[in-house]
Amino acid sequence: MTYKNLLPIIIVILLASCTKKEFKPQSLVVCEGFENPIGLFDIEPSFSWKLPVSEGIKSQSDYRIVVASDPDLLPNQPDLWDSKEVNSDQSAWVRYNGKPLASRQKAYWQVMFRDQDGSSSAWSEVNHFELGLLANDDWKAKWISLPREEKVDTTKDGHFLYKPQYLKKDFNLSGKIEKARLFITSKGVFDAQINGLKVGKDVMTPGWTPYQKRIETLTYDVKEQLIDGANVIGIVLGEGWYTGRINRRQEQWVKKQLPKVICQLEVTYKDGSKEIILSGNDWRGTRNGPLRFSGIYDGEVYDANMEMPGWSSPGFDAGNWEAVVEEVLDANVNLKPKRHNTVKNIDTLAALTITEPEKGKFVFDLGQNMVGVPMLNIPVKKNQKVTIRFAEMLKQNGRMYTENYRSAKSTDYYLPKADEKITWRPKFTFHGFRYVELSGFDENMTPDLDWVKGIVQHSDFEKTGEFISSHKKLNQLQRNIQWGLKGNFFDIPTDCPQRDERLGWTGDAQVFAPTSIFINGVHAFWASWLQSVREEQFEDGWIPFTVPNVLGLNGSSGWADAATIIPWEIYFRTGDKEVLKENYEMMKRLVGFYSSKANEHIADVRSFRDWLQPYSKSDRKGDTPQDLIGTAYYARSIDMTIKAARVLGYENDVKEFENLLNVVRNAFENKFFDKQGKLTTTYQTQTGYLLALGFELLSNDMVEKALPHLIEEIEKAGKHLRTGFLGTPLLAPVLDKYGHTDLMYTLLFKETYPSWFYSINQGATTMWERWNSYTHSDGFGDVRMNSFNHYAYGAIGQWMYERIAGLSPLEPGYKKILIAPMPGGALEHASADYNSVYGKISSGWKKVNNGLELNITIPPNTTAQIVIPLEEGMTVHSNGEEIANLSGVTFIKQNANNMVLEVIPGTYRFQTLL
Ligand code: RAM
Repeated sequence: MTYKNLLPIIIVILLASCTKKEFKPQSLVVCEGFENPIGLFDIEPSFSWKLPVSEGIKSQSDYRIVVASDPDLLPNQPDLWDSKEVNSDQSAWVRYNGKPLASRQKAYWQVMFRDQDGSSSAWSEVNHFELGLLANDDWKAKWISLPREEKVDTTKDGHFLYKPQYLKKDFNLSGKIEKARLFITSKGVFDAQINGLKVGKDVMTPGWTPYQKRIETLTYDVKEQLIDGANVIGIVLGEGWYTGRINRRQEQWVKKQLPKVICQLEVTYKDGSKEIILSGNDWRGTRNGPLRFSGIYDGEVYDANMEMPGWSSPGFDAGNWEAVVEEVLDANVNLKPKRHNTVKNIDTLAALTITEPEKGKFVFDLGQNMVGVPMLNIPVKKNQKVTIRFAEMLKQNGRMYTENYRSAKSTDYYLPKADEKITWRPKFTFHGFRYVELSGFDENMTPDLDWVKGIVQHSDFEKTGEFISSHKKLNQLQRNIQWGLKGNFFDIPTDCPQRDERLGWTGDAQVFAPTSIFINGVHAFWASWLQSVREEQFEDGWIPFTVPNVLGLNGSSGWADAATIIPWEIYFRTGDKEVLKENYEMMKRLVGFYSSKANEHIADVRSFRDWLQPYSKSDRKGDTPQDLIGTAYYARSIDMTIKAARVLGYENDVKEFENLLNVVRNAFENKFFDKQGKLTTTYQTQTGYLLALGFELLSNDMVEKALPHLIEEIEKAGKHLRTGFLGTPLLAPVLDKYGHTDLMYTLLFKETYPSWFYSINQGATTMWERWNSYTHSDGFGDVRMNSFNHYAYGAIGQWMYERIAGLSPLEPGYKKILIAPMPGGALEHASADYNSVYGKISSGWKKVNNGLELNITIPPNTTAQIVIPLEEGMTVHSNGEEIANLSGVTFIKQNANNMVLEVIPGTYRFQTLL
């Protein structure tokens, strides 16, 4: 071929690569999804990016990452790391492997890729990350607090009530400021101000970790708040989780502690010189500020007469403030940069109605059970105390139902200094509520809807998934699941956000984790909490039932297993191996605990069992016996550990645990099942069968025999569930797996007790602790355990996304996607979207004519298997085209009730026709 003949081909190739060159990697993040973070915790961060969505870009064949100390060095002189061209389709979780990084270091990075044809993209934008203070040695500052009060007020049961402290320091800066970072944390909760303005937008910092081992630190860029001249830093310090009565360690530990704060302000001037302002004994403080009391359970008391205008700005006379005492860092308490995003004011809800069920007490309805604080904008009278009460529900007479808060007073008070209109919200507490009751305001004024708003607070993360269908109640269920998440992801995963509990219950977390990872970007949230789980693991490998552990020395099977299940679920849904690496030892140690307790492989360990099983003949723990649940979870944890070991390449462990799992499975089957596949336990329970089938604990022929007994139990219950916290999440996967999808649809669409829609019929706007926490016919449920914001039963979300809409990961991180919708029930259509690490995935179906229409989006650098449901005699088309003619679609097989295809990235529409 002559040069002339080649020319058109060369031009085409050049054009193709030119077009590609316009594309660049997008959505650059480090670690578990942080975009340009400061105060990062990880000295070997991982890098992730997305390929742009474009017709021509299907996958990545190579990538190159460059990292430099200065953006001007990029991309050609990366002085920290050059990955060089790596022949790989990995576009997420690529570990930094360059020069060692250090505390405070800022690094800039860029990435480029080649696509499937070898055409290279342009370089991405330059992103950056900056490390926080990584070790205790980095801290020159000291912990400070006011000296202990001579007489500390206590609650009735003897808990100390620590008055909020106001602490401050005046200092001078001289010169033009190039960079300023405030490193700060507290034992307690803090609110920092510089020159009268709040630092950052966070609330309830630093959050809750096992404080006796690790306290998280925050890093703020405060350059804009500082001036060349006189400056002031002021800190308000409350008891928070640290010394508040939520920390039941009081007797042994908290009483010796005082709320304290530590901070280090590092300023770099334009000429390169540095200045450092430290917390230490040259600070002054007072307990005579307007915040009189702040407690997580009990609420806040604010006295405006005690306001100290300008206290955190230059020129304020703090002459009568006391000197603070300082304390050096404790060597065994690690100060570590926060691993996930802080709690913030995320949303605002307006009041919808106002009622006056009692003279002078006005109830504002926000229309949604939520978590956070109220924002008040109300007229007040001097020294006439305003009382602000909260409730999730109203009684028949329209008054506030607060009995379910148990001992939590959850009440705020505001004492006005003048007749005026105030704007106020509490600082160091949060409430779980839908209704706000106001009394004590200026009674000459008529309450207005604008007086009260609800500020929704939770850990800050992106929304990643959505589910929508043709069914109103199913959509309400999805909203309730979302609100259950918002209400209970308050720095740690909590069981409930309103009563005197709000603890990191591990069982609730375990069942809800997969659903949560779909709805929001909670990867970092979970990874962070798992570090606390590791830190709280007992010597013998057992895991406490709340983390942080403030309840003492015990665990529970089904709860402890959060330690093995959540790491696996995160890995499977994100593809990030780091979470397995970090937690593998903990997983093994938990298995070791079970083994040490097991008697002939039956693990009869303490358990809350099938917590709150409806119609239980025994107690709140349900009718499925402890040894069955313990052994089932023993096996489950072994299984999770095997899976992790396989990914991490620990072949010896794989073998050892596979043998163990076989033995435990056999022991389980022999002990709890007779030859006819029937449970040998005192009571036949749905959960007994569900655990056996869901955790794959039975031999094949036993599965066939056991299944009819499960179906019989469900039939006997009038096709209702009879399952509690552990059994309920297994209903859908088990019934679906064994071909009883219709029955699952029946359970899900039930309107009578106990069922998901039953609570909705009683007015639920969140997930409830009990299906009948409230009923129109009988009123409120058992007040000892009656939360209206308990996410556990929201675990059904996973099935809604994965099977009703049909979107699930087939390989870790959705590198390979499974689109396998299962239309059923009364649904006309359903769809789900999920923003994976590779980009947006969609799966939606609707009934048209006699068939279905499927709309599917598959992001670049992934592939998908599509299972299209068919009835006899149906054919599949795409906008009139035969499947065989479609590009990017490979026919795999056709069965009586479905057709299986494999597709490359793109957008597809399929129709099934009779
Ligand atoms: C309750 C919690 C939680 C549950 C435990 C066993 O107090 O609310 O949901 O896991 O008990």
